Amino acid sequence: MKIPKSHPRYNSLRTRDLIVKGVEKGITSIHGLIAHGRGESFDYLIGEKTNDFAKISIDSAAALLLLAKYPVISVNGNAAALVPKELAELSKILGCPLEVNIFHTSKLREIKIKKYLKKFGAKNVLLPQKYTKIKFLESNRKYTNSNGILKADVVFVPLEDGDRAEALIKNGKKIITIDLNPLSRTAQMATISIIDNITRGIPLLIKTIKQYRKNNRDKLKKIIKKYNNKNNLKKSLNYIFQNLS
Ligand code: PTJ
Repeated sequence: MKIPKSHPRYNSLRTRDLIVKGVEKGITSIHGLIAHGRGESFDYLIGEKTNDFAKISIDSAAALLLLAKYPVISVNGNAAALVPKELAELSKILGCPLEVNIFHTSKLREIKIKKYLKKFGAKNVLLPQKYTKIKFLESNRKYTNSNGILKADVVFVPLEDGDRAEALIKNGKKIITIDLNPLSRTAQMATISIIDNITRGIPLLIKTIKQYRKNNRDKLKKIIKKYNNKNNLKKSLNYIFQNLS
């Protein structure tokens, strides 16, 4: 669909179209349409912009990713459709792998996501291995790559489906997520929850990492020490309540 740039809801319609095209290309699950609609409703509630509570989380996420010994970026069908170029760039500037990790099992879709990310410049894209599993998880997402999530100390899991964040934490990993819903299990469980749209959050995260690369480790540690995820989630909920009243 050709969307005129003058349309008042251009960004929203363009993003929706990316998800529909993702389904047509076989990279996004059909369930991804529902997940996207859920995200859109929360985006309305936060004013469809990157708020201060998201900026604070992005600062901490940038610091944690720069301090990590072995960060890994997990990619599902929605993230691949919405921000393939940005995921490739994030992987490049952090020098870390992207790992395709999907909830709705499909070997074919995993391969298609990998090819799609490579088309956008990604160099290091891992797929889950059959015999490599993380503990405390039953779904398809338990399968990981021994050079990826299994080995990671910090895992970035944008737009996640819930129980995996908890399992990854039980496996001793620090978790960063981007989720528009501050009440989601992932947002509640994660070490750092960025309450924002992935389409706005990842470009700002890339920009922040580029700025913070010049900081020494002590300065980065201070940024993380000051951060409190529960307080920040409360700020996002208060903002939504205020918007509603
Ligand atoms: O590709 P697969 O098989 O791994 O499936 C991916 C989806 C996203 C379909 C799967 O993980 C799923 O069902 O997720 P949920 O449980 O619907 O959760 C998705 C979360 O992402 C919800 O809390 C949404 O509010 C949020 N969300 C949706 N779109 C966006 C978003 N958060 C940030 N940016 C978005 N654009």
